[in-house]
Amino acid sequence: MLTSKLLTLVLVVQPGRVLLGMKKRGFGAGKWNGFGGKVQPGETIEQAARRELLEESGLTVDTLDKIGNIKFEFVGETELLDVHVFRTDSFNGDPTESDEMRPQWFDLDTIPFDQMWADDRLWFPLLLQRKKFQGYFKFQGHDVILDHKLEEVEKV
Ligand code: 6U4
Repeated sequence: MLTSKLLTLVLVVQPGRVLLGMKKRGFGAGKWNGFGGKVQPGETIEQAARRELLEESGLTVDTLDKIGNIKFEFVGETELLDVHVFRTDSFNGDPTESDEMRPQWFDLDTIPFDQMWADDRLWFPLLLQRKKFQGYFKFQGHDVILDHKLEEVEKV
């Protein structure tokens, strides 16, 4: 039986650029990624998204838009990752390095997909066009996608 673990992922987008963080430790270390982590007991998914964004980047936001939901299966693991993806276009504060992440702005034409999770290059175009999406990716290890589904949806 597959169980699933709730996670958040926040992408901060500004005209022409996106904020990513270099993950310094833990799951996905060495990759540029959005900001996020596990939903804790007693928190809503959105509260977790805001908490993780603040902990990892130093930023707070007024609004977070639900933009995607992606389920990840890793061959050999019994737990699916159920990742809730948010986009925000305005924030308060200055991006600040934390123990876990080193934030950096990237122009939209130089997003470092080669140093990101392999699924990102497939769904980032939808996120950047504000299209809502739902996806499933089956990974072998952390680099190879064996199978995937990705579709635009009306509502996440
Ligand atoms: P802690 O609790 O800090 O030890 P850690 O193992 O570092 O946890 P965590 O909580 O930072 O992991 O969560 C992993 C983050 O990576 C979440 O924001 C979701 C995101 N993530 C996981 N798989 C991903 C994938 N294939 N593509 C992607 N983001 C992914 O873009």
